Amino acid sequence: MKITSAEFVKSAFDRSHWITDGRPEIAFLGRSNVGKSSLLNSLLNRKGLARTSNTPGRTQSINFFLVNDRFYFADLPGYGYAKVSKTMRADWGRMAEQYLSERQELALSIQLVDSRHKPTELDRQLHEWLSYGNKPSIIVATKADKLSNNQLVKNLEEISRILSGPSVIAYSATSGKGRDAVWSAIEAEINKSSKLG
Ligand SMILES: Nc1nc2c(ncn2[C@@H]2O[C@H](COP(=O)(O)OP(=O)(O)OP(=O)(O)O)[C@@H](O)[C@H]2O)c(=O)[nH]1
Ligand SMILES: [Mg+2]
Repeated sequence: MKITSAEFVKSAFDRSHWITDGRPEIAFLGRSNVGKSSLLNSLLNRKGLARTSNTPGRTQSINFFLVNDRFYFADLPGYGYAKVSKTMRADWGRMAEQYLSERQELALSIQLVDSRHKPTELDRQLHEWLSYGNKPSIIVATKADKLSNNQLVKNLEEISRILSGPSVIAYSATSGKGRDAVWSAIEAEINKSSKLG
């Protein structure tokens, strides 16, 4: 997809701040530090558009970015960061569950897992929510540049076995590996939702 414009629109701390103009939305979900913001920046070819950090667990809002004036990217807060309080963890669950079950505009959920590690318990729980929701989702395995090819192939098999999901797309925000595959998945869903409404 040719990116003609990409801009940060707003941070939503609760439902009343969600965008209501009806454009389709692509959500990025995954644990803290897995590379959600980096994936988003890499897809849009905009280095600092979504803030990346070495201090995980800080973003507690859903950040909306308008792309080509046609659809939104929604960068969701990360989960599973050990040092956040129990209350914050419970808040994440409520927020994500509400978002996934109620967000009509959601055209595609992109679940990120770290290509170097086995999916965690929370990764599995999120994957279950996504499967129950009956809405399109894909799995992207991040930081693929940190593994040898052999190890990457092995890990991708393991990830898709554990999440018993669709195929897993390996991604590297540093090299752009996987970019075309992720864009095709996004475009397919955006086109469908444009036809529907
Ligand atoms: N080598 C490499 N590093 C990556 C890649 N993706 C992300 N990183 C690094 O991983 C760290 C976390 O990336 P973020 O994109 O901020 O992760 P996030 O999921 O948005 O984190 P939170 O917003 O805290 O939930 C940063 O230091 C990134 O530079 C990748 O594909 N390759
Ligand atoms: Mg982030």
